[in-house]
Amino acid sequence: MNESWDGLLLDCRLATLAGNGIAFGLIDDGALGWKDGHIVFAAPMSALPGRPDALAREVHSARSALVTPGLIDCHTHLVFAGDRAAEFELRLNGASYADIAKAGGGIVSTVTNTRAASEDDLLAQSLTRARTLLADGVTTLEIKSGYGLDLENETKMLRVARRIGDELGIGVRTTFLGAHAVPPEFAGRQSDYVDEVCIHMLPKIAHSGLADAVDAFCENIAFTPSETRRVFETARAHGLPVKLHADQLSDQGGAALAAEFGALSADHLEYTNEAGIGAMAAAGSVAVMLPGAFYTLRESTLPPIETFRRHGVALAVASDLNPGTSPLLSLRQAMNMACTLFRMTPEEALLGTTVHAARALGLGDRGTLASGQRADFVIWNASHPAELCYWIGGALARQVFVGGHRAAGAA
Ligand code: DI6
Ligand code: FE
Repeated sequence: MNESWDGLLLDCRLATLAGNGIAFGLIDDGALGWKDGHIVFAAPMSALPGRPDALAREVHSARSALVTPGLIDCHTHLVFAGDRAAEFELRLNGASYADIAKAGGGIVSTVTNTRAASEDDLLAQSLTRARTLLADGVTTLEIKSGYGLDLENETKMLRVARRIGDELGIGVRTTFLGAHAVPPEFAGRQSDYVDEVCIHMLPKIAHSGLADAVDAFCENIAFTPSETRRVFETARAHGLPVKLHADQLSDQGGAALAAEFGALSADHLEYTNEAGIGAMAAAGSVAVMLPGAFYTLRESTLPPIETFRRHGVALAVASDLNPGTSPLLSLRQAMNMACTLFRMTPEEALLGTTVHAARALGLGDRGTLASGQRADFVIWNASHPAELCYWIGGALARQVFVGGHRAAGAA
């Protein structure tokens, strides 16, 4: 009995994404077995090494449903307090994102709300959003700080992010984004704030173990390339990998800067030039597409998808869930937008929320359905993987499994 698998799912259409040369790594009439939280079998039913009930303690039929790896949202700002619906209205009346930021609104208004919230209140507000993502198939989530902008509140955000992982039993990777905006108490003293981030905040956060990576917002309305470089040098000195909000609103050479530091990813990239893309390819950095922000800001410059393809840069897709530029509570919707707005293929979009998203987080143990990978998977009310990108809205996930267990917080 000790040898037996914990679970076996029969009669599924497996989108393994395991790179076997077949689109989506599709296996029809497939079976998926798992034990101790890891996949032990992902292959055609005909290859099962014995009778199902002799192989596993629990056997279920997926009744021909599509099964994919759990989705991975590799770029979110999910922990925050309040909302910015009023700013949405201002933008509809003609104000730009940059106008609002310059007038002291934007990110800074979320900072005020996030600082005022207690840790438990922040957790409660953020958990609602995390449950929504989980219910539609997200089993691993990256969460950035960046609305605290002082040691106490950045730490509070990162603790809340970790508590979300504990509470829902899902994978959470945390990213320190102290260089997101200049807080009001440093208004007009941006370089002093960069000192604060590099000399005081980042070392303490690195020491606390609360951050898995470091990010910065490199933009003409945020931090300059040389300030970003200081943050990255500090991250490197503390052994933390970096990511970058790069070239979202203008070409800052952000992609090349990220690549120089061997970044896990550079994200947004609407204005990235070809030299930056070549540097990312050489560094193996993932390009994270964030169509929710593109859509919300009514951006018209498309990210150079074809150039990324030509250079063989891996493309990921994420929600960028945040209260300002991407109040997007669905990773599947981001996949839909990546196809419709950016002309990515459904297979690229699904690779972008599984295999490539895992890579953007430095995780090698998830993102495909293959022996040895974590048993994070989703049974969908769908029969073909393209449907995950095709349907707009709705809730398609039938059952979500994390580490071989039915996710408690999911619908
Ligand atoms: N780029 C973005 O799109 C978000 N942060 C960033 O650096 C926006 C965050 C916000 O507006 O609250
Ligand atoms: Fe972002």
